[in-house]
Amino acid sequence: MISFARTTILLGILAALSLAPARAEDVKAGDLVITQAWSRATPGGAKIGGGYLTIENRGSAPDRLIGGSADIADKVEVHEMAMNNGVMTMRPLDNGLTIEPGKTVKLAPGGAHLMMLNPKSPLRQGDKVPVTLEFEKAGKVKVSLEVQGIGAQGPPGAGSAGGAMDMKDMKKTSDPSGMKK
Ligand SMILES: [Cu+2]
Repeated sequence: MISFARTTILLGILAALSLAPARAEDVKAGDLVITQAWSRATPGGAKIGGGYLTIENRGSAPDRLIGGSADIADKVEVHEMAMNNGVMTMRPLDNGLTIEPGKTVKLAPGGAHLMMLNPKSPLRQGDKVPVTLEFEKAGKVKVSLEVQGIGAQGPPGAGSAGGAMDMKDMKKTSDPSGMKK
């Protein structure tokens, strides 16, 4: 006969399992859910390394990604890409990156990204790089960037519709192979 206590423990374990995030790398911080944190391998001597991730705001108020830090780099900034006299350049987002309530913001190659300045050693494929993100409301949030190959366009397991086509997909929302996966 199964005791009441044992049944309760069993139910507790089942509940805990069902509440576990779908992927190990999902990070919850307050109303924010951060998934698919990744980076790209860098050639030796590289002065910068990118960081990419997806931030979902499940709350009812906006939050802002204002910066970050990492042991591996002197500094972590939030950047965006912008056209400047016909040339694609990047610049720091001085006021941070706003994540509106109910929205999901994707940092990806060709768009907003984390910029790790002066990496102390090259990022190698397979590495997991700990980075602390800083949000205006959610505070400091630790994530781990999974380093992909040097030319990777998306996070691990993202499939063909991963980060590669971000810029184009934004305008072609009718494309069935686009944003939804
Ligand atoms: Cu940058």
